[in-house]
Amino acid sequence: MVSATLLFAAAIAPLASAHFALEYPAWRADTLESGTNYSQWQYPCAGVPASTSTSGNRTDWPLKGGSLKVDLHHPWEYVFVNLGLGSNVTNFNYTLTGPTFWNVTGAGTLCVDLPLPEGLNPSDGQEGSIQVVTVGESGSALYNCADITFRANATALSKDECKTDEKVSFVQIKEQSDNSTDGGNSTDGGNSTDGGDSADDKKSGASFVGLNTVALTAVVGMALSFVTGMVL
Ligand SMILES: [Cu+2]
Repeated sequence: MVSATLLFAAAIAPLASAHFALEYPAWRADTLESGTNYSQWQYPCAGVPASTSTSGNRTDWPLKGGSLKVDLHHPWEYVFVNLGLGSNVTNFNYTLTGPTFWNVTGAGTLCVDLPLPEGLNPSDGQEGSIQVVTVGESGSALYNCADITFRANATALSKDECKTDEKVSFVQIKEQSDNSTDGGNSTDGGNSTDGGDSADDKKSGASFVGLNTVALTAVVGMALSFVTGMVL
């Protein structure tokens, strides 16, 4: 079947290298590889089906949350990381960049340990999927997903394995509480229990809180990955 989707995918294939890679947990499939029908433009998981017991990748992830490592190819983007529970997730209804999302600057590797939202306590062996969404200057979104199994004996990546390039940084866009008077250096780091879905929260808008910059040692050769012109 030669569908419009397929033709569209072929048409954008040359631009695929400008998107992003999900390095950990292992993505469902390499959606940057040419010659596939995958497209990172496609909601919710770039057209890649969930892993099964006989096919695909499924990574053991700690019960309280684990590491996320992405390789970003654009000068900046907004990043959302969502989680859904189950073996074939259709509803990514937990946010791990909560309560909102990140504004990321710089191309390169971003590696962060993500705690689960308060109150979410998956059991040993519970399956789920992580969805990473990036939104760029055109306003359209790119998607990649990774399938995980929550395991009591799983660990986060080591500091050596989980390094953010020094030219990559992000700020969390945080909903402002109505009675907040300080300038954005509050210490309730995104694990507040107000779900952000009240009308009051909505009208108060978003603000920048805290600059998260991760300093690094060796960044040898990273300039090579900072490819100009890859802005789609
Ligand atoms: Cu791109």
